[in-house]
Amino acid sequence: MVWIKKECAVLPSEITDERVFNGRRRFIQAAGIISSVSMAPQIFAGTRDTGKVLRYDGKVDHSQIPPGWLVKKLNAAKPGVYSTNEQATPYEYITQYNNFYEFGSDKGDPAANGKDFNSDPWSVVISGEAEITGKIALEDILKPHDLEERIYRLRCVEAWSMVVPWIGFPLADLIKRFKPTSDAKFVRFETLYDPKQMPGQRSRFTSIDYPYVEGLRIDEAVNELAFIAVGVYGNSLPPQNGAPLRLVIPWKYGFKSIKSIAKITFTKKRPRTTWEKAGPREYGFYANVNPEVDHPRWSQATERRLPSSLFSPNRIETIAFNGYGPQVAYLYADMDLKRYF
Ligand SMILES: Nc1nc2c(c(=O)[nH]1)N[C@H]1C(S)=C(S)[C@@H](COP(=O)(O)O)O[C@H]1N2
Ligand SMILES: [Mo]
Repeated sequence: MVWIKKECAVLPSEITDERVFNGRRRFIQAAGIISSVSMAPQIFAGTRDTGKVLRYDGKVDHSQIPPGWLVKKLNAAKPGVYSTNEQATPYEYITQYNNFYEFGSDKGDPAANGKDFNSDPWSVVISGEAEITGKIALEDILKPHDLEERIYRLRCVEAWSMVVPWIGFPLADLIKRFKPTSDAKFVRFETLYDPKQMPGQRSRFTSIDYPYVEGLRIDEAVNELAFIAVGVYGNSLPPQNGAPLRLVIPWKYGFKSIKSIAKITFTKKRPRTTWEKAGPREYGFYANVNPEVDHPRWSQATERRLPSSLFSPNRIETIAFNGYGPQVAYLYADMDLKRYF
């Protein structure tokens, strides 16, 4: 059993973790040997993950100050019922080793190029097959929701993983407010499109289409584990982690957990998602973590749990549904998961 339900008085992330404070050295070591695999479709393989030493400015804090109302909400966050008995990954790794192609495709790019990203004011457009639609300010999106901390494992399709203490609230609670109709079979999510702020969206060499699009079947979206995060390690989300709000779908590969959401649409048809379009043989719509279905270019049987380095690779076995089978396997009971990868 890799997940546990628990109730406790202090946020689990507040329990001092030495690795949070001295992870930097190991982080830099690890950065030098960064992975040999990357998500970019085959033809771009040579341009990704160049193994450069990642930027690290010595600061744990990010430059952005969240609006006062959000600080209040974050301070009131309670420990959630979902946690894990595994060690949380140090803050440095969570905030300096990122995939956020809008800010560049090297792992250090999102932290460096997202530094001045302005996510305040922010609004989310709700559209499609629902009774309540329209453009809603972030504060109104978050207002009715109490925040909780959930420590989830995050398994990237590139075969590395982390353990992240998110702060947020269940996606199901957000979805219910808009009263989706019986025609709403899927939920489509879109990241902000703002080439002025997001250099990756201006690049002529990009391998993916913008805005970034992700999607879930509606029953997946209202599963109790599907989560909207607005914070990490007790703070608001830094830009590189998807400020001001992002999805966290812990049983699926990381690319489903779309960042900086600007639009949510309820649809009849299955949305076409960004990575599916970029590499249909490599990235499927479902993208459930599955050690038995390899990526065409690498095995998915194991993963590098960060911090990881050449001399202590920290390679562990990958678990079906990233270990969340007890909560989610029923969603796929009569599906061939080799076909619907
Ligand atoms: N908009 C957007 N969302 C995104 C991505 C991206 O490139 N653009 N990368 C995805 C991938 S591949 C992963 S593994 C996770 C990484 O989240 P993290 O940087 O917070 O760990 O974000 C996902 N969400
Ligand atoms: Mo990923």
